[in-house]
Amino acid sequence: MIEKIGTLIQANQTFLITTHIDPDGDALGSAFSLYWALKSLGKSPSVYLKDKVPYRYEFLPGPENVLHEIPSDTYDAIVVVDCGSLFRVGEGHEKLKEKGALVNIDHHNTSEAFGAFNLIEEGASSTAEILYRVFRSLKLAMTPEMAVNIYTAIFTDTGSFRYENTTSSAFLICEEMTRHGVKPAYVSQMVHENHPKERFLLLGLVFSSMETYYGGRVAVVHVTKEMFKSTNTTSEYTDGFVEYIREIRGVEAAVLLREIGDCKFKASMRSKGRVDVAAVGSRFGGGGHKNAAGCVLEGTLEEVKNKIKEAFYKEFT
Ligand SMILES: [Mn+2]
Repeated sequence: MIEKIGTLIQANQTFLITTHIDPDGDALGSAFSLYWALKSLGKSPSVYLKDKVPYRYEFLPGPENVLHEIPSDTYDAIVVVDCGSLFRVGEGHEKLKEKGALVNIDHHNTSEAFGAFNLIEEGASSTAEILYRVFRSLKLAMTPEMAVNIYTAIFTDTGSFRYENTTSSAFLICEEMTRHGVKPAYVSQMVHENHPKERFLLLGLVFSSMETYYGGRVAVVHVTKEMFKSTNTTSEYTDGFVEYIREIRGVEAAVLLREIGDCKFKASMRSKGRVDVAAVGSRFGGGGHKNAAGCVLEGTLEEVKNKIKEAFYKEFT
């Protein structure tokens, strides 16, 4: 399939690249590295993102104008990266199907083959790792712009080389990227040490909401609209919170519930080791990876917490 995608890239001229809402480092690094790769081939790529680029990823080199409205034009190909389901592109995603041949490049184990072409590698550390192999098959010269996007995508999707997807090939690619100008300390500072102080005011409130179940093996925190308002923050400030919760000794599953509407919560889940949060997420129509998944739950905060608690019953008894 890698060769097929390579051929498709060579044979076409106009591309619209997109990824999931609430974009993370892999989503953006993948989209932007593909943008630069296509540019270097003399193609005409555009990037569409439903949401704005979160502050911690503003340092990533991308197109001068990222589109935030689905353009009216049609394209030779629509490339969706790091997106397990097409709906995760956000509102209006149905329109994309009519705009060009849909190409899906992804590594989620719950990935749906929604494209006309599907390059899905569940074993890949990140979508950027798959793209790196596409670029290799095209014999592309690695530019500094491509390198920093690929490095950051792998760095963030492996939780700074801490998670189980931290494979030897993840390291090998990142090592190669340092030889193309990437400074690991700089990327780490941009991603981890560049937060507005409001984030920590919010973090205090969120941590104070912690409840644990099953003898401390599941920890749940929540963030409400009121908390965002009182600290003058938005959902992008919660990026990484759920990972902190997993750092607690004995915690095997960490859950962050974010109020997204009336009696509606987005659950972000992380686990250590054998606990499969993608299985829990898929019970509620969500998905992801074994150790990182999400879903949307309806009900009051108490009802949603009970649903989560029950959903983990099988994992902890
Ligand atoms: Mn990813």
